Amino acid sequence: MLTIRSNWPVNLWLKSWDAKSYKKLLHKAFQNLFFIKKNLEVSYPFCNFNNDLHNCRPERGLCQKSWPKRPVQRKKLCVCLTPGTFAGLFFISIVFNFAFYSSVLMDQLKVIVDQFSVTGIITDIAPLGSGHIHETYRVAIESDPDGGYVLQQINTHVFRDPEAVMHNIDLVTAHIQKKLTGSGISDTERRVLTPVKLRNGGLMHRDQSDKVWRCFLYIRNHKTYDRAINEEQVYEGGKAYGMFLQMLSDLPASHIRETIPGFHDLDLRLHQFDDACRNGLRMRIDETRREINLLGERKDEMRTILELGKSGEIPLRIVHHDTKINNVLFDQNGKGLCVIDLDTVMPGYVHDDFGDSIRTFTNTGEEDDADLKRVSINLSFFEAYVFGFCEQARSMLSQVEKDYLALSARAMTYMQSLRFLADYLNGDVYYRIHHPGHNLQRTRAQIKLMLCMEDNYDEMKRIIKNMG
Ligand code: GN1
Ligand code: MG
Repeated sequence: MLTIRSNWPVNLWLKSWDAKSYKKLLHKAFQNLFFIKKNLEVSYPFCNFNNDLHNCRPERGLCQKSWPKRPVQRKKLCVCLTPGTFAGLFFISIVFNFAFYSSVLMDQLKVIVDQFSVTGIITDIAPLGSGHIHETYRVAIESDPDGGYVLQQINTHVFRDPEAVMHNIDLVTAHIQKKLTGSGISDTERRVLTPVKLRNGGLMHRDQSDKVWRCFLYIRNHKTYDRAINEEQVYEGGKAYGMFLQMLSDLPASHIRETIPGFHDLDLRLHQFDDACRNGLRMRIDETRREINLLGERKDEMRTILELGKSGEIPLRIVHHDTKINNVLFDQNGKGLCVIDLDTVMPGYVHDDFGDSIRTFTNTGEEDDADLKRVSINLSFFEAYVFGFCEQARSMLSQVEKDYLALSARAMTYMQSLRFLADYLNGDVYYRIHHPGHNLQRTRAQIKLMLCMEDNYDEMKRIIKNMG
C-alpha cells in the first residue's frame, strides 16, 4: 500500500536544487509512480550519484534485460532512462501525485467540515481567495451550487489568540446583523458574514494536529477584485467601508479584544523594521539599501497620525484594519454587498481604514506588481472613494480626522512597505509568498505607490477639502 506523504515531488523540487535533493526528488517520483518502495534502484540522467551503478549506460527507454553487462553486487532492478523518457515519466508522476494529494486533502477537509453544522452533500472543497495569511476553501454543496460554505484554517502564528478573534467576530457580526435588520434590509445573510457553529456549540474547531478551523456561510453570487475597474465600483467600496465604521460606532470598544497587539502602531512597526535591518539576512539587507534609506528618511512625517492619537486629538474607534479592495464583496451589478475578513476589527483610528483602502482601491497596478511603470495613483478613483466613504461616515468624523485623511493614505502605504520589507529581510516568515523575492517585489510596488502619492499630495488634499 502506498503511504501518504506530504513532501510530494514539486515541494521537494522547490525547496532546494542540489544534487542530493535531485536524487531524492527522482526517487520519490519513481516510487510514487510504480507504487514501489523497495527493490528499485534507479540510475538518473545527467548525474552519477550511485556508486554501485557507476557503470550504467543510457539506453533508449526502460531497459532491464540488456544492462548491466557486469552484474552489480546487489540484486536489484536497474532502470536506465534517456532524458526524454525521464521527462515523460516525471510529468506523469507529478500529475499522479497532484491528483492523489488533492484527494487525500479533500477527505481530510471533509472530516473537518463535518464538525460544523453544515447541511447537504459536499461535492467539492477548493482553495478560495488571495489572502496572505489564512488557508481558505470554498465548500460546495450538491443541492445549492451557488451557496455552500467557507472553511478557513486560522493562521495561529499570526493570530495567537484565535478565541479572541472569534469572540470579536461573533460580536461584530451580530451587531451589524441587528443594525441591518433594524433598517429593513431583508437579505442580511449576504450583507454580513454569518459564522457557522460547531455541532456541539462553539465557533472554532481544533483538530488533532492543533490546527484551528472556522466556517462561514458562503455569500452567494458575489464578486471580488484585487484591482479596481471603474469609479462606480470604487465609490461602492468607499460606501461599504464608511457604512461599516458607521454601524460599529456605537459598539463599546471595551467589548472588543485586541487580536494582534499594536497591529497598526507605527512605532512598533518601525521598531520591528529596525530590528530586521540589524538582524535580518545580510545579503538581503545589502540588496535593499536604497529602499531602507528611502523609508528611513520619511519616518518623522509618517508618525504624525500616531502623535495625534497619543495627544487625544483624534479618537480611538472600532475599525476594520484591513480595508483592501478584496475584502469587500460586490454583487453582480457591481454594488457593494459585504465587508469580510473581520479578524483585525479592533480599536484604532479612522485613518487606518481610509488610508489602507486608498492603498489598494486607487492603485493602477497590483499590490505586488513586478512592472513598476504600471503602479501609480488614479486620482479619479481617489475622488470616487472619498465620495462614497464620506457619504456614509462624514457625520461621525471630526475636522481634525478629515484634515489628515490624505496623509493617512501615504502613511498606510508607508507602513505596508515597512512590513513587506521587514518580512523580506527576516527571510519571509510572515506573509505567504508565491515565489522567491515576492516580498521584495511587493515592497518595491508599495514604495512606488507611496512616491506617486507624494507627487499628488496637494491634489489629494484638495479633493478631500472639497468633499466637506
Ligand atoms: C494581510 O489577510 P490579508 O491577506 O487580507 C495583512 C494585512 C496587510 C495585507 C497586505 C493579519 O491581509 O495587514 O495589509 O496582508 N493581515 C495581517 O496585503 O497581517
Ligand atoms: Mg486580513
